[in-house]
Amino acid sequence: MNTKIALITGATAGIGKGIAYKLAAENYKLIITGRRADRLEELADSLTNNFGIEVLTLNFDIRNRVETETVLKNLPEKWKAVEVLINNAGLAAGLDPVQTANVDDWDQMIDTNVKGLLYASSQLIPQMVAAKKGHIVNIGSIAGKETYAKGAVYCASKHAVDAITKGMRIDLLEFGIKVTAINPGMVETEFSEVRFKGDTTTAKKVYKGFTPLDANDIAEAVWFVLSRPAHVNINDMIIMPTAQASATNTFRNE
Ligand code: NDP
Ligand code: 8X3
Repeated sequence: MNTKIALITGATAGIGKGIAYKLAAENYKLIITGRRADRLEELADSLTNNFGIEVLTLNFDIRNRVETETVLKNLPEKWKAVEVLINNAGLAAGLDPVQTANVDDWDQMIDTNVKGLLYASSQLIPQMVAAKKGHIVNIGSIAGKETYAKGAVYCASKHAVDAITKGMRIDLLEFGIKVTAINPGMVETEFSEVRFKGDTTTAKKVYKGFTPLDANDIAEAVWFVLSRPAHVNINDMIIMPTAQASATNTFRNE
């Protein structure tokens, strides 16, 4: 029976929530995080009721360094031995050319996708190093492999995730810690609603005329990488909808 502890950042929606359900089904003990406390509690209840697993909810804004460090430094004793860290919390804010983009959007993306990922990792890696085991899965993006118009800073933040993943893998090599990046193309979640700041009409158009990925497709991939034998690490995975060939080439029936 699996009794590993996994911590998933950004589990209140979309991909993180999908991963929580998949890992609960595989009997992990889960630490789930996010800013929306009500959603965390709802998810914890559902995971406990449906899978009988133990769940710890941690409600914090990953952009806030002090808050993130304090919460993760003070994990209850029985939750300290986190073996799997899923760095998933992230977002795109806006889709604008650099000449007119909102600098607050840039801050939000860099503070969440890059600095937040680092703040959480910095608290959880030392105990993995001491235990000489662990697996870090960073949710990157096709935007970390390509750069598209009006997405300079989101793409930069995901290119940073790509570089951080490679750097972590090198630094943690001698401790036997696995590091994987999962890089999805378009996944229908709350991502576009967030990017377009609640404009659901524009958000829906992103996924019109083709079948996008869903959160469970990514959760299945996460489970695949986690369930490889001890001597196998999946470094990097790019997962696209069949109808999407690159960040900007999507075949739509409309
Ligand atoms: P959602 O908007 O559905 O979920 C995003 C999650 O991140 C939420 O749980 C949200 O929680 C959390 N989050 C955002 N900002 C913060 C913050 N400041 N502090 C703590 N948690 C935060 O989007 P997705 O599920 O699609 O996105 C998950 C990851 O996948 C992101 O890193 C995204 O860049 C990446 N990705 C998404 C793709 C897509 O097409 N959807 C494709 C490729 C990568 P809360 O708001 O409660 O804090
Ligand atoms: C999210 C997918 O194509 O909007 O990372 O960059 S995309």
